[in-house]
Amino acid sequence: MQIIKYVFQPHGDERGQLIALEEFKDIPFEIKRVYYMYDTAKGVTRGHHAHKSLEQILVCIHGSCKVLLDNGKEKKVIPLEKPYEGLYVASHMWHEMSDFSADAVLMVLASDLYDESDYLRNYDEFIDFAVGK
Ligand code: T46
Repeated sequence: MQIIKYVFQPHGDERGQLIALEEFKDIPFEIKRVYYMYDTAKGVTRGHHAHKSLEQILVCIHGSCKVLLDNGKEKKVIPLEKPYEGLYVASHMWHEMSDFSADAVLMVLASDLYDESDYLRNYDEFIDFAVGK
């Protein structure tokens, strides 16, 4: 399985760091939505789904977490712990986020608006949709 992790260019100076993310430049799709999660309770795993068409980039802008990617044939766990790294999550990719540090803020840049009908929340349905077709 190919893992695509972007390393964003920080614009640092004596004041600190700044990261700018532009669609089609730093991010390979039009950014239609940004959301983020924080105050994640200890031991919680989120996600447990794939998307039919949504593409996303996950950036742990504070703290750390882990992301399991599963394409139906292979699984990989990727740590996210740098605010300048973005993990690409393609459509048809089952994903689970875990091991959130207490201070973790996980920001997600998404290629489309929220649409519950784009979710594959059942693993067997995901396999049929993404692998079986
Ligand atoms: C994903 C992973 C990485 C909205 O109303 N609008 C939104 O844009 C989102 C993302 C969620 N919601 C509502 C729907 C639920 O009532 O927020 C609640 C929590 O969403 P969910 O249980 O889907 O959260 P996660 O962490 O399991 O998954 C989220 C995204 O939903 C999903 O697309 O890929 O983060």
